[in-house]
Amino acid sequence: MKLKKIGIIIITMSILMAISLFFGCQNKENTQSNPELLLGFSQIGSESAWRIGNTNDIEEQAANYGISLMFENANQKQENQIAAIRRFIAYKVDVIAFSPIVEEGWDNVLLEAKNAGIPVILVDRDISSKEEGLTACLIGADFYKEGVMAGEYLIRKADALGLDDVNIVEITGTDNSTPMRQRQAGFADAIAQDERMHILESIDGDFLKSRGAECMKTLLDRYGDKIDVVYSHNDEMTLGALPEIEAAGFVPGQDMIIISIDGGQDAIDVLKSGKINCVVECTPKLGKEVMETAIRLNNGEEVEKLIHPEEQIFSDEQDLSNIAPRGY
Ligand code: GZL
Repeated sequence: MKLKKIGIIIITMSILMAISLFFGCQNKENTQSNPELLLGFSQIGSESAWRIGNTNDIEEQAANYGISLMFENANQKQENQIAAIRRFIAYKVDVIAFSPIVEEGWDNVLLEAKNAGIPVILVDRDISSKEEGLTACLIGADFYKEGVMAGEYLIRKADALGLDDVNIVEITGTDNSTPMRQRQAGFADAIAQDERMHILESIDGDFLKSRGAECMKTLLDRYGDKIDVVYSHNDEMTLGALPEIEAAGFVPGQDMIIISIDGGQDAIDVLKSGKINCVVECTPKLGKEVMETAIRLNNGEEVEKLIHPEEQIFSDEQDLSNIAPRGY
């Protein structure tokens, strides 16, 4: 009898050990450790909820993948990004990643990184250069498609309201940045064939809430009740513009169609209140792809040249009650 009991205990212990080993291996895949990989990351700044969400995700994913992160915030200045990249090169990091605040002006510092044998990942935004091979890949949204989605929404909205003349003002993001150039081009191309659509003016709001308010006040002073639509390149500028619209005696979302991009929690809450009509998503959660790509590059593997995340549109055409918390 005693031997039988001991036998049952041994079998039970073996089964429990096998289970814990299996799940232990499972978890290992999700928290792989790469302490020997040093990643230098230059971030544009902290200009918006989107940017802060992007920074948080980069830091969380670096920790999740066990990657050592040298993180520098450039406070909206290209010269600070260039200086940070030079520090990463001097420090001999394994991989450099950065979100270029504007598209031009990177050739010299990226040639230095190339000559130092350090691969560079573009995150979120792109560069414009005649030089080949300065960067390994771009991980970021399809901004042109975001602009098209915004324009196609406006056409549907104009049809639904039976509008036959649509005057639009545009508050753009940082001049010469990839999202500004492509969101403007995508939107313009989407409405180009629709003769009802007229863009009255585009003003650079630099993706900032304060500038969004200033731009909206200027546009209201110039065009007043002629404005039918405000197309804003990010939520921050939209949230800055709304109080100016109300102060001028108009009801945003009703007297004026409000279209925004990013999809942060604050804008989604205002969308649900009816003061914004459409928010095109631009996810800041790029960290997982950045870390996996950095590991591949560090291992000398080929990587995809362009990685676009899946993105959606939120608008007053939908049931907005079940939008999950946005996390930024
Ligand atoms: C878009 C990103 C933009 C956001 C803004 O990917 O570059 O920069 O739309 C942020 O909120 O400032």
